[in-house]
Amino acid sequence: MPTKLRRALSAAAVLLAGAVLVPGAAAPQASGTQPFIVGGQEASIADHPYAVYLVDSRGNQFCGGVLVAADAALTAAHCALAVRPAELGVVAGRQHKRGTDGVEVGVRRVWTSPDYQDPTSGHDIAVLNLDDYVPYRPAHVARPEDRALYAAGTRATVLGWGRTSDGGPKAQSLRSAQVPLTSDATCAEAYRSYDPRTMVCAGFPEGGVDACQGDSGGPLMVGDVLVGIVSWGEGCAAPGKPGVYTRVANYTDDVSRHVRR
Ligand code: 4AZ
Repeated sequence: MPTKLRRALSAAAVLLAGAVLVPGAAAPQASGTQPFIVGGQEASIADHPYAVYLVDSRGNQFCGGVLVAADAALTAAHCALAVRPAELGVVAGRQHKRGTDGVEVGVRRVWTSPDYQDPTSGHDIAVLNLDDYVPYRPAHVARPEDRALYAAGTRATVLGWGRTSDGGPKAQSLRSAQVPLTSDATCAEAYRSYDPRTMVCAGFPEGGVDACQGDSGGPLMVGDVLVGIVSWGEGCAAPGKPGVYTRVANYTDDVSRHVRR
């Protein structure tokens, strides 16, 4: 075949392939035996543009976070206090940790709940005011009147770049998993320090699906509404040990007071 024709044909093949891989179509997914977040699947940052992660001064991802405004993110207090504010970076709009999509911005101010001591005592929430505006859709923050969103059995989605098994390797790209919110009674049975005013639990009785180390600070969503922030738990995905999340609706006023200032 003459070189010119071969080039033309292969160019046509590329165009055809491009037409078949319609932009915005879901990427093919791995066949499902592998655990992700734990027991989840790869997720698209385009579907969850509010999902961000925190990096230290060396660029290492160590927690998650969630945009609630163009220039503010929520995370766990225990994440916000893990490194000095000047060394804290927020990565938004990035699917893969090794990618160059999205942006990394600095943090100009950190607010942590004044009641926070350690995750198991509750109030594990922080507002990060960012150095710059980022062009990604923020999440809606649950309000006290959104009580129905916290009904036991509600399907919620947890997102993060954390470990894919207890003590195992961290994910390289964004993962999501669906977990049902538990009743207060179920969580109180699992954990003596459970506080229903400041925390909410999610997970299946048999375990298998959960947030894990490195997911802390990341979002627990019911639809477009942020209901929880990954906080703590005994291990990851163990039966009878649901994940514990900060109950965001308890902090709506704190959040709005610290988001735009
Ligand atoms: C952590 O250490 C962590 N299974 C996050 C979530 C859970 C446990 C630990 C819940 O960041």
